[in-house]
Amino acid sequence: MDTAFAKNRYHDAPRAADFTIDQAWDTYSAAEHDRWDRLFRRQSEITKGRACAAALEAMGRLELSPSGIPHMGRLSDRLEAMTGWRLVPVAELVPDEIFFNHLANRRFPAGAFIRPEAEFDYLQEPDIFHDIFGHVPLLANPVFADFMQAYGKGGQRAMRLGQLHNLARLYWYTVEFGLIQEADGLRVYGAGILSSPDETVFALEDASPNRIGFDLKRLMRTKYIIDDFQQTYFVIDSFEALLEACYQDFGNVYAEVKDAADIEAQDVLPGDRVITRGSHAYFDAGGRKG
Ligand code: HBI
Ligand code: FE
Repeated sequence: MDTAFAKNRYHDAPRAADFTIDQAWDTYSAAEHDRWDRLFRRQSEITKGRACAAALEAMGRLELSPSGIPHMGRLSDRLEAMTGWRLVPVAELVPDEIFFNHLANRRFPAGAFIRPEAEFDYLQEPDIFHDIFGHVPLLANPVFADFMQAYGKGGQRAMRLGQLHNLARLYWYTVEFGLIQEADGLRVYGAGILSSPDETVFALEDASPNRIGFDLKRLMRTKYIIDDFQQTYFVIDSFEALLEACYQDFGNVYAEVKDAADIEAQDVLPGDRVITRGSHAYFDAGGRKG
């Protein structure tokens, strides 16, 4: 798979047929461990009262902490005892079919590299901080853990059916950028938000984006942008409700969305359950480039 990403230090590491590599934990430098600690402390502060209860609660159980880059094998032993999931180290984005095969077998491919200092605040590719701080806490939740495995199995099928673009939107707007309605208010569960200080605040508190109730077919028609904050966040009521909505034959869902027009990322439609209608001020001002 061709990516425009910079080469990281695992680029030439020998990889297995399933694209896994040796994390080579001993080879992280003191500066890299320190970078993890600083990222971790900052993000722990910002996600207080903003991350969903399941994520906050799992952090402690998983013993995630600002004491150096985690050893994936040892972290996996703790995670596996909770939900049967393990992390496997990879060098970069792996091809879709490899990615889905791992998920379908309760293995989460986690980037072994940590972002360079120059990209401390933002990078597009998934590094170890995004993959562990963002994804692992939710994988410790039994319902979400089942959802992720189902996604992996669904991905394999979507590829055969030529509907991967629709399914990838589901992953994007839930696993990466999902919000959840909790008793005390909206909270974050998407890993792309949880691992980003600016987007954690933006997604919950900014007037710019739309926040719309989760609707599977509507979401599968919605385009997204990968290099800036989202223009629309979809809100689930619970992980049970998310899993429930996805326990159906996606063949039928694809048949329905196949001929329907794509929806622009910023659009609000008449049938939407609107929680916040966005002002779009951030995007009108040019977004990240503005
Ligand atoms: N590989 N390592 C890694 N991490 C991802 O999140 C990832 C991937 N390969 C493909 C992929 N994600 C997505 O394109 C699929 O969800 C569609
Ligand atoms: Fe991710």
